[in-house]
Amino acid sequence: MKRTIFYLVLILAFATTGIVQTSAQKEVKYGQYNGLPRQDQAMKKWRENRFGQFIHWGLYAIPGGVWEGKTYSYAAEFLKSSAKISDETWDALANDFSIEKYDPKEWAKIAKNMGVKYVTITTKHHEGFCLWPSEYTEFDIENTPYKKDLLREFVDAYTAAGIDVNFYYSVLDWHHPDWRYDIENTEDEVAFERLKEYTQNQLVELVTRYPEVKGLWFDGTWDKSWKKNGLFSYELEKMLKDISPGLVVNSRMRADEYGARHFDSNGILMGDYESGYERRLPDPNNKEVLTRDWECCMTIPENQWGYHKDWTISHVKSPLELIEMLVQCTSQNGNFLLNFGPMGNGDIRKEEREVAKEIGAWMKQNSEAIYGCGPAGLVKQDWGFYTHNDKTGKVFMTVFNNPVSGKYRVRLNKGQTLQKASFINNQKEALKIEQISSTDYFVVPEKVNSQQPFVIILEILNKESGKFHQKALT
Ligand code: H76
Repeated sequence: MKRTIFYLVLILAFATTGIVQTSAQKEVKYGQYNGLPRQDQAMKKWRENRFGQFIHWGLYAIPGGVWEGKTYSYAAEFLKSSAKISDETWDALANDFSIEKYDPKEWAKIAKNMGVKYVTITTKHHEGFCLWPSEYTEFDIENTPYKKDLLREFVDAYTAAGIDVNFYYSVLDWHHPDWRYDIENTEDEVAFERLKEYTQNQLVELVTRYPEVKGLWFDGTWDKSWKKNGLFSYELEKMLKDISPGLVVNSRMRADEYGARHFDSNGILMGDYESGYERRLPDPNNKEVLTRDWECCMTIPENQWGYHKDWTISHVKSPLELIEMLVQCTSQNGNFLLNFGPMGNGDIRKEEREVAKEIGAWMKQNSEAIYGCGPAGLVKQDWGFYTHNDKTGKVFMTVFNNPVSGKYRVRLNKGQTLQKASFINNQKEALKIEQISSTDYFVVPEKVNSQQPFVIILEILNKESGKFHQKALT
């Protein structure tokens, strides 16, 4: 009986998270503790932003994937490990971090023109070098020729441009003597306790020194040592949110007491949104992702986050491919975080400027289909992706594939009628609509742009309520 009540209480508790649990529950102490999805203002803003810029910048930007004349094709930010460079040699790169071309206002302008609403910058990547003057290490910006707090300048410039700033932080630290992959003996345990203290101190320092920060993006949390410290990550997340109310934290930070990551041992998402979609997207028909917040982080080349001198070593995505990913994410309730790897001198490479410009040009025409939008609750069609703005009730069709028939199929839900279709940039002029059945229609524009993805706005009326399509039917 007691057991039954226990399960009942658990099931009720989980029902409020919006995730239906069918299997038996495990007792999890350090799992999720927020009701998800979060509905406070900060989280709503995070969700409405939809499009963000990731920035990977550190000492690895100086060699840019090339060491002693040899080009390493693996991710440039891993060069220390790929080229087996000694700590001393790597640490000495700090002496060359003069970043004379660093112009955060220009960076922010590029980002703004691209159309991003938030940015996530690596405050410390696996190499351990800190972009801010940290009280807890010498391996930071203060001990470079630049000396100044580049992170402060960055936060100011992006904030002034109206872009929300988030911090990436790697727990894994190749520079810190106390970092351990695993905890196998007492010595490891003692060392890792110090690493935990260092991590906590630095994170408290970051959210305190830069109160503008909106979110934290944890990485390097897959090691056994971290997985054995579920309680610590649980308490740390709470502590940081106490200091910085509204803080949005990715799922990658946490492990529960059984070592389960992202999702606790009962399958409940930890943190505020899922950050497992790295360089990949969910299947376009995946319905599960519609029920939660998530973010996909993406590189422009195949697998380069930090600056790599040679982009010809892998496929480089075109702006059109990237726009398609952004729209797909929005259509499935996810955010899209597109990575940039600034150069060792502080400049932004011309290829990235070009990508930013082209995406920006598209966003200027079509961003209404992105910001504040989410899933439309309509069956996906082959021409592309639907998105939906819950506040206006507008449904957007972003077309990536033109049918040879010139007819764009729309299948509504029962009880809905299609009132009107128009191009986003010419909403006064209605496009021709052919009704096929009680639910199916063709939108038949006379002429379409076949060079760029384009957006058609649909006005869908719910017959019973007499209102426009309001809620995404998930
Ligand atoms: C592996 C790995 C790291 N995670 C990505 C987000 C990059 O930071 C990459 O270096």
